Amino acid sequence: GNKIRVGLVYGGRSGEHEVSLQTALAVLKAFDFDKYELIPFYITKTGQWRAGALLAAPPASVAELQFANEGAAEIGASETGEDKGQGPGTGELFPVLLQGMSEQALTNGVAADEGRPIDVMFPLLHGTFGEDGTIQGLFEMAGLPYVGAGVLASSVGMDKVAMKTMFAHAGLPQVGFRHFNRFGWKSDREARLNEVEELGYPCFVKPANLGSSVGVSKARDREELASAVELALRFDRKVIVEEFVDAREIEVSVLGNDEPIASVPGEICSSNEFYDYKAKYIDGKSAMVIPAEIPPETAEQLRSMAVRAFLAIDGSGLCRADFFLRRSDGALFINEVNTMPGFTPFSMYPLMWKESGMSYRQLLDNLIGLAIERHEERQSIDYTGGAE
Ligand code: G1L
Repeated sequence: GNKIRVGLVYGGRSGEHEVSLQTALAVLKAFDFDKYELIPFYITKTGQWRAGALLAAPPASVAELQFANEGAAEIGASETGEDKGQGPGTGELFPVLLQGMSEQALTNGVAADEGRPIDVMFPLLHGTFGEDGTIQGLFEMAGLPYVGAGVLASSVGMDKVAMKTMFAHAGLPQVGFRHFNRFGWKSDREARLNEVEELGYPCFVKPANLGSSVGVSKARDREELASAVELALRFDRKVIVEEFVDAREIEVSVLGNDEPIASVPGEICSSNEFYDYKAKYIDGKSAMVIPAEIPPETAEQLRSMAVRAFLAIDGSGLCRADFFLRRSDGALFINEVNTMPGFTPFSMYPLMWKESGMSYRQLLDNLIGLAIERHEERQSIDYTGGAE
């Protein structure tokens, strides 16, 4: 038929494996199957890719999405079927992505119709190699359109230091911060501690490269600071320390490519000092207040800053921009942007769009449209350097 063929990629080796599975199911349930047909790609916890059969209707459960008991095509599986956990067998991954299915899938009877190219990839996972932008790079190499941020914005979105550098260049206000790597710490701990202490106490210590709050801690004195740094260095070779501000946490959803639009702001009200990884997704210890109860001028300022932050990281498709609103004087600071925000229908990003008048289904339509638009625009670029 003339349906748009979407390759949905989910699972992965990161700590967000389960979140990704739940999100994939929610996305599949929301898709308009009169308009789209789906090819599911499940990445196991050990990095093995499994291509499922073409879907013309949403699956009933997460288990179905893992192809647990079926002969799903293990892309690039070795002769012995042994999984060495070395990541996808890229030799076969490329043909599968380019043709919509593998010969193996055909012989296994997994695929439902003739192979034809996937129109757009929809990645629902963090980079599976620890750094982000990797899966986006794979799609670039395969020449496939994909939903969301590109290679640069994805990796910048995962590195707090790179992100803050770009925000600073764009003139966006931020809280004070210091950063160093493992080498800088090992070679002169006292110097690093002195630099960081200029921020005052308490302060927050974080690994530079993690999306969640794993390895994040609050330090109240020099001793706590040193152990917080040691902890953060277990999760990354780069550490960032941020000044503490007593602030409300406000977020804004951004959608678009060259002319991005911003949603109404929402507020995260947490009972804890900061909500940990579990609370963020499962415990529901934090409440979402949408729209945030803030003056209209503040809302307008936040929306404009959110768009500037998106453009500052060279965003495309979407991002969620997170801000601090200082309680003492109402000053605004950008905290971070997330190019892979929580994405179930009950997550902040889609909910802020819903409150702005855009349904989850419309949001999926728009993201896919933006992916195709971006790809078409990039195809008109001369990469030969004028040689042809
Ligand atoms: F493809 C999008 F739309 F850009 C996209 C990609 C990834 C939206 C949201 C996410 N989110 C995630 O991958 C997750 C880390 C929250 C797991 Cl579902």
